[in-house]
Amino acid sequence: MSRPAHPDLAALAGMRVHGLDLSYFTGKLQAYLRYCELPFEFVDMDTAGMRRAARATGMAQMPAIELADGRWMTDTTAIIDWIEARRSGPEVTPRDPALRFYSLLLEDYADEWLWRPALHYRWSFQPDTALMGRRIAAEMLRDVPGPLGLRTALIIARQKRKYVRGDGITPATRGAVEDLYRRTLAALETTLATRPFLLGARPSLADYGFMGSMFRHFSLDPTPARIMRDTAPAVFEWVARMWNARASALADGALLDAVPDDWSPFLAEAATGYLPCLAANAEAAAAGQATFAVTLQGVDWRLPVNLNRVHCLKALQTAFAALPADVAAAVRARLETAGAWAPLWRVTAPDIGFDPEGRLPFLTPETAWASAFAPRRRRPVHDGAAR
Ligand SMILES: N[C@@H](CCC(=O)N[C@@H](CS)C(=O)NCC(=O)O)C(=O)O
Repeated sequence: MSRPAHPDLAALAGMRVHGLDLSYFTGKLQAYLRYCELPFEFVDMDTAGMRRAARATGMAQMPAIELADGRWMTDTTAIIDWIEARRSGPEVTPRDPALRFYSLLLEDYADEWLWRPALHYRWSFQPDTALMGRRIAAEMLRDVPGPLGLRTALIIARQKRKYVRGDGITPATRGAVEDLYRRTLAALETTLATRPFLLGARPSLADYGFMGSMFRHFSLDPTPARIMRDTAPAVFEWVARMWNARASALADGALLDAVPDDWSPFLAEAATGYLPCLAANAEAAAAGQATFAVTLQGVDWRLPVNLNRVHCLKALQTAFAALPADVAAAVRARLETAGAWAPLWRVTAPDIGFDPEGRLPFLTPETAWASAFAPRRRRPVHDGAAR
């Protein structure tokens, strides 16, 4: 039985979603809102739109939701969490506390850890770079003066600098980035051979985590899309199924009642890649470093410190700490078996002063960062254009 929707949800009537039709996190949010059958007006961001959203939320990132009452929402994980706590079923966030924790872990893992391969395929391969550079120049940079060719060249240079070279991708590491994409496709293909969505007969949080990279990047950018069509047709089909999923049509679709064995490859990737990276990133952030060195799965990386990912580690640690004792013991045992327990707790996430009052998703420039923190930390977590 689903509970009645919460009156707070009325604030979403007439909402405007600011983003781009090619953006990773915008696609994730659009798919979720479509599933919930919550109507919205889509507004294509230009650079002025990005500045406006940043002035409203304190975060220069997309998507951002503008409400009719003047408030803004930011961060897809926090937005989904807020809506899930208030809408009536069929819920995306599992009610079972252990499954909820694993779903948050998978959402966060997929959001963050597939980001590098998604950006690599878009900005390292000539056909993808030419196509998407031209699109961003014509769409997001439409309010920037100057010839389209120049805007295209500028955005391509910026994205390569920031998301290829600046995110540790070198001739020595690119093989690992591409292998991660292929392994992820293979693991998803296995899961989707037995059920339509990752946790059963309707979408759950983990599906939305994977939707960011799989939809707007991997299934649509020429180079990864070809790999997906050739090696993982069930994933290609799942992307469209996710886009077409509607809660009202899937009300009888059950979720599994335990973490399926076929999630083990994702837990293993988190154990050996994502979580050790979060720990090293948190340690470097606490030390005030701009970059850090880390060896993951036998590959040496030099990566930029990412404050958003300190918040990700904190959110995972907080979610685990909130589990009832018996559930926590069982979750811990499974994480230990997967090798994910030690890296999850190797470093206690340091306080970086982000969202000190716990206001997400309703951040403002005044509330996004604690005033006591150094000015260098009071900048937005992200600082630029579309991905
Ligand atoms: N955790 C945020 C991440 C949002 C994000 O990183 N969005 C990208 C676009 S997909 C962005 O705005 N990047 C800014 C840049 O490239 O500088 C969320 O879930 O909304």
